[in-house]
Amino acid sequence: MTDIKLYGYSTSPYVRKVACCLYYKQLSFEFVPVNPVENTQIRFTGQTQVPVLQIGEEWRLDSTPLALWLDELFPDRPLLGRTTESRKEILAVDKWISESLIVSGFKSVYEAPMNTRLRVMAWRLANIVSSQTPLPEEVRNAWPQLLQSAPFIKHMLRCADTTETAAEMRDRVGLELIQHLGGGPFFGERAEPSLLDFAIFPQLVFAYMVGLEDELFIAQVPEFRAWLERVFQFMPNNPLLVPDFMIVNPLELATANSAVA
Ligand SMILES: N[C@@H](CCC(=O)N[C@@H](CS)C(=O)NCC(=O)O)C(=O)O
Repeated sequence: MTDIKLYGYSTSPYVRKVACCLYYKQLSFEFVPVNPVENTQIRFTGQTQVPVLQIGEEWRLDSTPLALWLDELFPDRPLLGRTTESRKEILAVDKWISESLIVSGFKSVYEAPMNTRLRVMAWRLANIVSSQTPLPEEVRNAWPQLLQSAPFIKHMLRCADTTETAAEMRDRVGLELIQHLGGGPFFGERAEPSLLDFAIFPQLVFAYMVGLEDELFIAQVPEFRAWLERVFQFMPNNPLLVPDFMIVNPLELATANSAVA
């Protein structure tokens, strides 16, 4: 068995994406929570970005290249499809996920007024991080401000369309999400699961599962509910890397876990 370690924080969408790829491939791995302030656990990499994936003696960065690396080393259950054409198509939609779907979440937080809603959300996220790598109280208290001033988020948003508000971006991304699912059964209208499903799934269920939202609204749309059930078959009950006690709303979908070894 190769020794696989995933370094990161469970509040990072890119880290959750890589975890779901590992679950799909049925590769056991150790999740090493990283303290986002001190980054002690990834000091050996000489940089601060997560996810970091270590396989045996080698480590690499960046969620999409990590998925390509996983396919290279463990070709069963491919994440990038089975042909050059499908790989190209998957990478194009994956770029949309990274640059629009995920960025839209960061933009909503970045542009939000510093009100109760934002603070409650940010403190909950700080608690989740702190449950895995304890943070000093002052740091947890400052999480709402820290989220709005994190340099990597500012950098990410500089690359996004600045003429669009966060609300406009959310609406656009919602419509594009529906288009990318198309007729299914998996994202990009693919017959088999791919990187796309594992990049999207943990982001759509995160807020609900950790109790930031009371309803999983997306599951009210029959096509999305069916897709969630299809993808959940390949996931453990808690695919989010957060400790089980932080799960407020377990997913109640028909086929949980049935395909997990
Ligand atoms: N393109 C990268 C983006 C990763 C990324 O933005 N990670 C954030 C957490 S969500 C991070 O590590 N930020 C801290 C830093 O870059 O120093 C990927 O797909 O993995």
